[in-house]
Amino acid sequence: MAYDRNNVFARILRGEIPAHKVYEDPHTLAFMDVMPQSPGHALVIPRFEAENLHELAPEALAATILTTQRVARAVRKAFDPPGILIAQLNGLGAGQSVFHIHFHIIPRYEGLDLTLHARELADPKVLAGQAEKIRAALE
Ligand code: DGP
Repeated sequence: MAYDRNNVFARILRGEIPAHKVYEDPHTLAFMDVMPQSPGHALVIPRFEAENLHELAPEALAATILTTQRVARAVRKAFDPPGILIAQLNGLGAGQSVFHIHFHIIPRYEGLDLTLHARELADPKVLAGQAEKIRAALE
């Protein structure tokens, strides 16, 4: 499948739709997932047109995973979860729903099951507050 330049993450990269951004640099962008599976769920994407892992250039992958580590550390500092799940889905068969490669940073909390994947929109005010906490925790 050819890369669709109108997927939502491409549009966020072009500034056509808003996002609760937590971090950005010349190669990557991190922002809150609007349908979080747990409080603090963030996403990291490269500024590179690639649908999935198979299509991502090694340098872009390196930058993306480094940003994932950086933001995951900030999420850990901000929310102090006992664990953090990093997920990356490739293809419809894996449940991928946005076809611009991304890494999920999903805090896991004691006694709190994950909500269903990409189902329910969170309150934008709550997401804004969480993004603020993550930005403040970035080193
Ligand atoms: P995946 O299924 O792995 O492709 O995950 C896509 C995620 O993107 C899913 O958790 C929901 C989230 N998402 C979908 N649309 C938007 C959007 O417009 N903005 C943001 N911030 N997240 C979105």
